[in-house]
Formats: sequence, structure tokens, C-alpha cells
Amino acid sequence: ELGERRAKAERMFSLMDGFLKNDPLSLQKDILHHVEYTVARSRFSFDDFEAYQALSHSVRDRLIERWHDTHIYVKRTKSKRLYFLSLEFLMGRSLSNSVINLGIQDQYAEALSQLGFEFEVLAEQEGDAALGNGGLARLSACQMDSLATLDYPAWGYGLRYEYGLFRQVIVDGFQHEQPDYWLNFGNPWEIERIHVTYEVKFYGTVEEVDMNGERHKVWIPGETVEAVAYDNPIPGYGTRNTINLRLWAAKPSNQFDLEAYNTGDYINSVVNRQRAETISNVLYPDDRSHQGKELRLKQQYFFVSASLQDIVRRFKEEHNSFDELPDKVALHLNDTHPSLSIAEIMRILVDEEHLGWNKAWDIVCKIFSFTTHTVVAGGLEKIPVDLLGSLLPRHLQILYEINFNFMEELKKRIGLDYNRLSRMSIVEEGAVKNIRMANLAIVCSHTVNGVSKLHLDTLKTRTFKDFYELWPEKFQYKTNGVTQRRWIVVSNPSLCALISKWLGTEAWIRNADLLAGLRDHVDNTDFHQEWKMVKKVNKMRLAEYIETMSGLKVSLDAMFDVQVKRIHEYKRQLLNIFGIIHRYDCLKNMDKNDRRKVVPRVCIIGGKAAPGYEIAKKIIKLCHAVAEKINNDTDIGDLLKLVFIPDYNVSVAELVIPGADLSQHLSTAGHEASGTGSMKFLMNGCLLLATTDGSTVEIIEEIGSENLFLFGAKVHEVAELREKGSTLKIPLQFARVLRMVRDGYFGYEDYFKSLCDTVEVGNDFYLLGHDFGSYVEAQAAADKAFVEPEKWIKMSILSVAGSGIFSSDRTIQEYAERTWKIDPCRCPL
Ligand code: RUG
Repeated sequence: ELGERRAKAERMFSLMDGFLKNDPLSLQKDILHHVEYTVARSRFSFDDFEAYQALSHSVRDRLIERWHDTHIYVKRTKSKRLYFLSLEFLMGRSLSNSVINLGIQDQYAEALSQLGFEFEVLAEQEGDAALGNGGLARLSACQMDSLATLDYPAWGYGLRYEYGLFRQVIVDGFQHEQPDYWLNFGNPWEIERIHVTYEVKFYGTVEEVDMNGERHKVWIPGETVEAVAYDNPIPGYGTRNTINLRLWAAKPSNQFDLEAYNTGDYINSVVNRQRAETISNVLYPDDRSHQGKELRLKQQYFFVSASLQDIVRRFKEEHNSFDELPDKVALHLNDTHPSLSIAEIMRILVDEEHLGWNKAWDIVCKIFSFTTHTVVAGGLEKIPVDLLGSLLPRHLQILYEINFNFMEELKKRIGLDYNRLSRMSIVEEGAVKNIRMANLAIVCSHTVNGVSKLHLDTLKTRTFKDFYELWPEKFQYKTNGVTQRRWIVVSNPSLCALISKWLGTEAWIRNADLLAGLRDHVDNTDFHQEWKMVKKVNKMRLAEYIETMSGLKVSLDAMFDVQVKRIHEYKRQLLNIFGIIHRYDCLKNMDKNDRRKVVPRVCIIGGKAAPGYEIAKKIIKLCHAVAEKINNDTDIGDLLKLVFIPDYNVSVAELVIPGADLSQHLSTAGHEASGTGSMKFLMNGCLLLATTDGSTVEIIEEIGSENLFLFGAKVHEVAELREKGSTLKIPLQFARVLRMVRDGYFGYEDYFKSLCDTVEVGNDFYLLGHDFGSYVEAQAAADKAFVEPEKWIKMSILSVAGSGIFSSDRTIQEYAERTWKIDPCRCPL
């Protein structure tokens, strides 16, 4: 039988002419084939977008081959798999990343040029897949790239939102949000799996029934929705391994419809069909507060239920007993958003698979790990019990039982310390009773991870102090990282070539530690010249973009000073804007001679404010109001410009980051869990101006404090400074800038009043006033370094040389070895 099967496989393989070929001629044939038969345009006449579509389909074919092979190989080797559960993935564009990871970029470029197209131009046709908000979501995407590259047997699971993160449109300086219907032009990177579907149930009641002489709980749901799988192959670099990101879309369930049709209520049944689809319609555009919304809870459960059904089905196909689950499956909770998985898997094991509670719980506690991305306890996710009980009645019972058992165990460990018991309980008592999702995740996970060294300290001493004291062994940190494939190879090809040339190898693309070798050339003047040229090329790219977008011409001699990230009070874009106003004010009061010594600056700010976050939106407006004044002041000319880059997203980041000389990371110490933007800038040779917050602490350890510009209160000082409140000493310059805004120097004084109030002495929670003095000094130090190009270039080289540790490859390897206990499983040719 084996011989027969092998013969059949060989025949299939030869019928298909073996694997797809990657020489330029074969690629051209494939592209034209897709123009004609997939895009259905004539091969004699197709435009750039159609060429992009055909090109993407030919790349996708190659991804699918490897993805099949990887899947079959992992299955055959019965390797332990990691399932990475995340409600957000910010993938950005896929084309360039895919061809680079497949290692066929040059062949495609040649093939296209012979067809009369340019690869880069076609790559620009692609829209961004923005199925996430910010740092957490982009981190997930970087980590998927590392999982594939390091050959780990992993799958990602998420939601296929039809509307990703809103498009930010600026009208008259105000942010407006427009829906991002990113699937409008089709998505060549996904594979719809119409046969991979699961029913996800909601509402209803729980009944007790007799089964074989035992009482069992049975959930009689009130609504059923179908989850359909969409698979997105994620290729590794320098390996054949291509892993899967499976995203779920909600579709109406046929079973549900039948009931409605039978009652003759045709119109309502169609309306209900549409209602089902709303579950995966839209991403919540706030990265911090998702509390108590029914649709959000439905999304969470929908995603969790479909993923777990899929995982359990796959496990059962390959294994006979659930005892093997901890050896074969690792489930990772990316933040609390997928924590309902815990209740769901208990429900599956106990109610459906009929395992005893204790046995099921024992298994479940061995498979989950959890990463929290949050700093403050107030920001942790809670779900009102009433809401949960109505939507998922059986899960609420399960959560109560988990909590009851936990409380009993806790009493044995700590005695009747009711305050502590109540703080640690999964159920929060009060006017509104809530389920604390973080407590649930901690209780059940074998490992709780922070995202930087400092973050772990915060978790241990503040956010999860009680839990740390109970289970110190559970707590770890894995400093975040970013993938050098996306953030150097794809987005900064000139730097990529330069690094490879001077290191004499491309091996750093898979092993970022090798970047340290750049230190050997830090004094080489030829290297400096080439380094300078690379920055110039990237600044030109960025300057062109700024001009196209805003009409503003900026000088390449100026320092490009960038702050791009979500707009938040704690990230202190306001401090940056106040610094710019101060600079402007100084320039206005300077005589001509002194002005000659000033370093010209192009200040670039970008980022989205959550639609309901009024103060953040006012910060955006203030930025525009200040830009309007400064950019139109001919007396100042090129000495100072301020640009707001609208609709900041992954592909804009790919353009902005390589072109930056200086980047700002200004969070009040103790508020940024890690920060990953700084790592991307670091890898691109951009100097950092930062507070000692999040992962900056570790960046300092790697590159030395002399190679970046630090300022601001330290974490241990913040609480005391806040206590001082209105007695805090505030620099005069800060008061003056605040006065200018208040007095309407930039217009809109009524509108900016509430914004100004947030930083008024005594009310200044994020300590802008306190940190302003040292911020201005750090800026002056940056100016001083910039006029010494040799010094600046050395700092820039040392930044890249020290960035290796901030590769997501290192992060993922740490997770794999210390938390998930999975081994690489490299698919052979
Ligand atoms: O704010 C954090 C960042 O500090 C961190 O770098 C990133 C990835 O770990 O996650 C961000 N984050 C936090 N995104 N959403 C949250 C709220 O849970």
C-alpha cells in the first residue's frame, strides 16, 4: 500500500512539473498566466494594479507550496505546536516581505523589468493590512515572521476584520476617521477555506441532565454563528518553512436560518444573517480600553471558540488521549483579549469530552502562557458579569468554579486576609460585578511574561504584586523585539546592502547578533562616507513623500526629528510640540548672527488618536495649528519646519523610519511597557532622544548612555514628584509656552483650554512641566552632536551595532525555550 501511495505521489508531482520554478522566464510565464486567468485581463494590456495582482498571485503560489510542505512535515514529525492567540495583527504589506523571505527578489525584479514593469512601483499598489491598533499588534506580526524564520512549528490565530484600523483624514487640522474597507480590491495573500468552518454559539441557558447516571451541565445556546477560516501563509527567511496565520470571519449559520425560515419570518431571517456577520466586521480602534462592550466580548469569544475547536480537532486527529495535550500543544495568550480560551477549553474538556474537572484543570494549567502588555492595573480588562452571563451562561459558571477553587487554595496559602483575597479574586465585587481577565490569565497560566525588564519590575512590585508574591516562579520577562527582515531588509535596502558589504555576509538577516561586527568599522572614514550617503538617500525619499503629501519642501541639511506612534497623553506628543514652540520662540528672539549657529530642524509627528479620545485629538489639532504658524513664517524659513504625517501605518513607517536622524520616545517613566518603535529606529541608525522607560533601559545597556540623549524623571522618582503636585518647580520656559497656547498665539484658544488644563501645575499627571527643562537640554545636546558629523555617524553606527538583541528572533527563541518548550522543526527540501 505504501508503494502504491508513493507511486501515486510521484505521478502527481511529475504531472505538476515538480515545484514551481523561480528563474525569471518561469516567473514571467506565471505572472502572465495570472494576468490572463486570475485577474482576467488580456496579457497584451494590463495596468500597474493588475500587474500587482498577477504578481502577488504568482508569489502566493510559491508560498502555498512551502506552506503545504511545512504543515505536512510538522504533522509527520508530531512536533509540539505553538498556537499564538492574538486579537490583533498589524501585517502591513506582504509583497516585498514575501519575495525577500522566499529569496527570489532579484529574479522577480528581472522578470518584471523584462515585462516593462518595476517591482517597487507595483509594490506601492498594495494596501496595508491593518488588523490591529499599534505596538501590540505590530509585535504579533514581527513575532510571526520570527517564528517562521526560526522554523518553529507555530500557528497564529486571529480575527479577519473587514474594516481594519480607521483611516485618519485631516481636515483643517482636525482628525476625522474613515472606515478602512481593506478588502475592497481583494486580498491575494489569503486563502478562503470554505470547508473549515465551526459553529460558535451564544446566549441561551444551561440545563442539568442525567447522562449514564451522572449529572451533566448542558448549554442550550440561543444563537449560532459560523466561523470560516482564512489562511495567510507567513514565510520564513532562509528556510522553506512557511507557517499559517488563520483568521476567522463570521458568517450566518445555516442551521440558525432554517429555524427562522420555518417560522415564515423571511425578512428578519435575512436581517439576522447580516447581524451575524457584524461580529468580525470591525476592529475596535482603541488600544487601551475595551471594557464592557457586548460586540467586543462576542468578538473575543467567537475568535477563541473557533480557534480552540480547530486546535482540539487537529489534536484529536493526531493523538489518542488528552493526557498528551501539554506535550503537544502550547497556547499563548497575547494580552488578556483571548483569556476566555481558558473557560472555553474547560468547557470543551469537561462538557464535551467528559473529562473530570480536576483532570481537565490540571491539563489546562500546563498549556497556557500569558503576556501582558499593560503597565497600570487600571488599564486591565474587565467584563461585567451580567454581560458575560447573558452571552455565555455556561462560561460564567465555569469561571465561578475556577474562582471558587482558586479562592479555597489561596485561603490555605495566605489565610483569611480578605483584602488580599478580594484583590486577587477573578470576580471583582462592587456595584457592577466584573470578571478580571488578567487575574484569570495569571491563575491559569504557567508563565506570566512582561515585555521588558523594567516592565517585569512593575508587574512584580505594583500591577500584579499579590500574584508575584504567591507564585514568583511564574513571572518572567521577554524583552520585545522587531524583525530585521521587515525593518531593515524590506524598508531600508540601501542600509541592508551596506551592512552586508561591511560585515562581508548576509548572515545577520537570520542572526542579528552579527550586527555587533559593525563596531569593528566604527572609525573607518570610508565606511562613514557610505553610511552618510545611505541616510541621505533615505532622507530624500522621505522629503519627497512629505512634499507630495503636504506640498511642503524641506531641506535635506536639516535634522529630521521624528515622533511617530499612537497619540496618547502618556507618550507626551504634547511635550514635543511644546519643545517646538519653545524653539520657535527662541529663534524669534535671536539676532541674525546667533541664528546662523542654529541646527535647522524638520520636526515630523504622526499617529492616530482613538476616535473617542478628545485630548489626543486636541493634541493633533495643536500640532497643525503650530505647524501653520511656523511653516508660514518666512522669517524663520528652513530653520524650523513642522510636519504632521497623516494616516501613520506600517507602510508609512517603512518610509519614515529609515529617513529619520533623531527619534523621540517621551513616555513618562513607568508608563510604556516596552516600546518597539525605538528598536526600529535604532536598527536604522537613527539616534534616540528618550526617557528611561520600558525597553530604553535595555537599549542604554547595549549601546551606552553616551550614544543617545536621555532626559526626564526616573521611574522611582515619579510617584514622589506627583505627590509634590502644585509645589513642584516648573521651568519658566514651560510656563511661557503654555501661556502662548492659552492666549491664542496659535488660534483656537477656547478649544485648547482643556488641553492646557491637563498640564497646568498641580494637574500635570504626566509631569510635562517637571521634565521640560531636561527635555530642552537633551534637545540641545542633540543639536550639538549633529554639527559634529563624525561623532553623529559613530553614534549612529553604534546604535545599529547594538540593536541585534532587539530582534524579535531573540524574543521568540526565549519564549520557545523558556515558556513554550517547543523545538525547531525545519522542513527539508
Ligand atoms: O503600550 C504597549 C507597548 O509599550 C509595547 O511595546 C507593545 C508591545 O508589547 O504593547 C503596547 N500595548 C499595550 N498595546 N496595547 C496595550 C494595552 O494592553
